[in-house]
Amino acid sequence: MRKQTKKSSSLNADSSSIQLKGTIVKALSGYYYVRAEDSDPNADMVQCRARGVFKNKGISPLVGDEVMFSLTENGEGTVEEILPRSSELIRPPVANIDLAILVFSVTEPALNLQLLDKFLVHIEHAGIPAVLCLSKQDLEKDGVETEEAQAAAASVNRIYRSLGYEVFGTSSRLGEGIDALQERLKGHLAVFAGQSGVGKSSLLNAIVPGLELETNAISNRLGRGKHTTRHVELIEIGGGLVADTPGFSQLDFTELGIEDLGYCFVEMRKLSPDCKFRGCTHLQEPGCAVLAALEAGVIERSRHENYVLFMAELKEKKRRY
Ligand SMILES: Nc1nc2c(ncn2[C@@H]2O[C@H](COP(=O)(O)OP(=O)(O)O)[C@@H](O)[C@H]2O)c(=O)[nH]1
Ligand SMILES: [Mg+2]
Ligand SMILES: [Zn+2]
Repeated sequence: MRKQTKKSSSLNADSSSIQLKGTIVKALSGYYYVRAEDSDPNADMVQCRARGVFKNKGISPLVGDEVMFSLTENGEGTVEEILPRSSELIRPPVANIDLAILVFSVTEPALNLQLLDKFLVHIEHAGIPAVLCLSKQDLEKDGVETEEAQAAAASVNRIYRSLGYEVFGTSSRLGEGIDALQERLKGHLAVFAGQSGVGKSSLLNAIVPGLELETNAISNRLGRGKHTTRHVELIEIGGGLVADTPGFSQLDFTELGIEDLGYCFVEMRKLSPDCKFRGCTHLQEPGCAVLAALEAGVIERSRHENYVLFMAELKEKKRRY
């Protein structure tokens, strides 16, 4: 679909006044790389500058944005308009994501349920559907920490499937579970999130033949990988787009209010209408449906513990600012 400016509908329209629709697939050093709608995936991206007007309004185009752009004489382009966003992540900075793949390795680095819940809170708060991917499953059979890895994978499957999250298991090394994940990504603009070193880039390399994203070994005893992914870029994966993201390991709750936290835990969100008090924080209130469910073993203890912990973190943060 082509939308034209008023000026371009006049007879002597020049090329700069015709606006094309496209998607920003990469942002680097002040340039936005736009793929025109319906263009061949192998077609060149148009290197664009954003109109000054965005900067004045404090708006910056994001990777994932659908935009109207015009061509300039030197073969470059100008982003003229940002179309309404369906979602917006601040870290990583990507717009219009409609699926988040939370990647956690069964080991190396060890699976951390607290971090998993933190990621889920962030993603739920952004209103983006999330699926879990347990990576490096080959290490479950054949690793130094086989037993821990198996136990971690089993508890993730048990806890999170019953909450309604899909859980995929993969091994990039053995090429296992890759097809199923690829199938799930079709038709989506997805983001892979997870600590450094869990195997996000390796997964994308396994999904997209010839991609060859840089991957790296666990670099120190803390089990953290080095940050090798530097900028956000959307990658075509037969019928979908994926953002490989830098780091995305330290999440914080700057935009999250204390009253939002319960909403970001799916089981608490469902139960809270049954709490006696509106605005119940599920900490100690009488008649709390969440605490009752916890007592009855319907809600997983680790989930409520992490909720309490995040709540304390939020309060501490609020106290300090
Ligand atoms: N055993 C095993 N190692 C993997 C697998 N996937 C990735 N790795 C290793 O884990 C390290 C980090 O992988 P990388 O893809 O860079 O992780 P990222 O930081 O999340 O992008 C690298 O040394 C990879 O070779 C896997 O499926 N099995
Ligand atoms: Mg990476
Ligand atoms: Zn409650």
